Amino acid sequence: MSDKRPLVGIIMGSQSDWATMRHSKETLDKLMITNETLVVSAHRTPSRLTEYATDAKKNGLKVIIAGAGMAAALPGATAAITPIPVLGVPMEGKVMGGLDSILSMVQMPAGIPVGTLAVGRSGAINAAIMAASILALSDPTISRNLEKFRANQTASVIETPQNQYDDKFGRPK
Ligand code: RP5
Repeated sequence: MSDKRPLVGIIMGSQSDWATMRHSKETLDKLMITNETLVVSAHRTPSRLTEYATDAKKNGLKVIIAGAGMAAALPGATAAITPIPVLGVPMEGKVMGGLDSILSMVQMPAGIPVGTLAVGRSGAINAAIMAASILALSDPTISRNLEKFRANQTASVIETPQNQYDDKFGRPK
């Protein structure tokens, strides 16, 4: 890790968001970017959110990734308090497949931006990569790690499609 203090805060509105938001953490870990995780809800724990967002800059955070579903207010409410960049990840909800969350999250009023990513796992991974891109502007180690990560990703894309098998018995998916 390039620094001991967390550079990225990964917050989510509920424990139920962790199955998606763990992809942000796993991606940041691969990029060797220090991070911390917290369940904090704009609606259920507003005081926890106020404290976290108020202290975020002072605590050394450079980017916050906020995952939320349904009304999905967490990224916007966080961005309303802190000046550091907030990246929003809409959850794939049970009711509208995440359409509700992404529309709510993306529709920020002028003056309080949230960088909203794709719904679900892709958004969680891309939020981490985008956080890395932001940090890479001023951190040569992260810049090198990010370049390596992207080169490895490119190299891992095969040209000829292969059959995918579920298990050791070769049963197809
Ligand atoms: C949002 O409500 C959370 O971000 C979560 O995606 C959604 C549902 O929360 P739970 O009822 O599963 O705790 O605030």
